[in-house]
Amino acid sequence: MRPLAVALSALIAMLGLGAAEAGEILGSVTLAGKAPAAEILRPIADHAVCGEPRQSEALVLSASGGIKNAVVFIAHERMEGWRSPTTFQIDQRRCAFVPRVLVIPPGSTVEVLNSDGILHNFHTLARLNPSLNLAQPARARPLRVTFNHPETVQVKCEIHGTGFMRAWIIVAAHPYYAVSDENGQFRLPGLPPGPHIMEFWHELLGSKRLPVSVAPEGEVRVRVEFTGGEEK
Ligand SMILES: [Cu+2]
Repeated sequence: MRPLAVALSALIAMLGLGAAEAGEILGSVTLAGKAPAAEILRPIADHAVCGEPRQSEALVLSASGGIKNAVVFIAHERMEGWRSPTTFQIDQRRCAFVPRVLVIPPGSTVEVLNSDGILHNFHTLARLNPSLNLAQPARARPLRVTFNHPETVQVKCEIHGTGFMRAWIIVAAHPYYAVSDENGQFRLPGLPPGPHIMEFWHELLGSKRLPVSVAPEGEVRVRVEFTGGEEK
């Protein structure tokens, strides 16, 4: 999230929003109750590299129920023309995309690496950005894909099974985005004071919204709970 934080401070400077006025929302995203049983995924090729069947990493929880990889952002905001081209990387490692969830500003380029030394394909399911299906043979150069339009793009490699390798690239509509860490914690700094609708999105659990009011220099702590497998 560092490049996004850098883009955010540049934007704050541009808008003349004094850092002293900016507020912050921080907190955690957790799962209440029983977690849905994790799907067991089987690689359909390259078992020596991809390993044995493994649990889906769609929902990764900490011991206390913190949800990793939830995307936290301010809903309904769109900054027309906002771009902050930055280069990010997604690696393919033991037949998994790393990171699984990546937030990027519009105009950014994702370099797709292949640490595995086997053929993968990088298939983007996009509506506003190009839908691509690019083969990446062993020892090929990194692919470079640029995303110009805000949307959520699913990424797959079908060579190893439709659900086996999956990632999400979220092209942000504005700078106020964060991804929860392995403890389900997130931090959204540099927010303009005022009322906001926060949105929490998780690939398996769906979305939740929460109104939050941020005072000048205010710090608001929130704790959002999803219920296992209830929403899609
Ligand atoms: Cu693959």
